[in-house]
Amino acid sequence: MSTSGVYDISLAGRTVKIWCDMTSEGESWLVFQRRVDNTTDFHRDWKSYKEGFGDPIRNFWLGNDNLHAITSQMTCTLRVDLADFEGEVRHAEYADFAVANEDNKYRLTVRSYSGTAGDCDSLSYHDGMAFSTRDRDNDRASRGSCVQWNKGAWWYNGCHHVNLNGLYLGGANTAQGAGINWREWKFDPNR
Ligand SMILES: [Ca+2]
Repeated sequence: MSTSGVYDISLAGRTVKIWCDMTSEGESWLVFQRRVDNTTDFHRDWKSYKEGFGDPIRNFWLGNDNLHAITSQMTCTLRVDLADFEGEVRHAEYADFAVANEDNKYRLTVRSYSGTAGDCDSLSYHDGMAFSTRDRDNDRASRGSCVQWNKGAWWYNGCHHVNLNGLYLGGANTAQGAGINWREWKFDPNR
């Protein structure tokens, strides 16, 4: 692989299509999530997130089984590229990234932050959390469901500092955490 594009990759005996980003420094990034507009519903069930959905060049989730297969085979760095509707961009990297298997509820490991997405990282609040979907509440909010409040599917704690599978709302809003959030960069002061 030398140029960026959609590649067929074999994972756990199945072929999946995935966008691979090749940098000028010779790094390759597999893009497992992407949001470009509001035409794809991300408030989905366990099976949908397990298997993945969408189009690798549009709105996309690779699938939690695939994420586990990749991150259990090699040491992976997570990179998050964020953009707002005023043309500002930020990024965050986590040098230590892994997703557990389904028996372990796809538990997340994210450690060793660097980047420009705020003075502090936001995702480490989700380190060690299990994945929750609209039909599986694995969060740490004992009195309710983070998924129901925040309209996504994520490694919710009690509930979130990051909600990248939340509603695609198109900019400033009053959705109270149900949108695509990154707390240390974009935070609703009314919350
Ligand atoms: Ca709960």
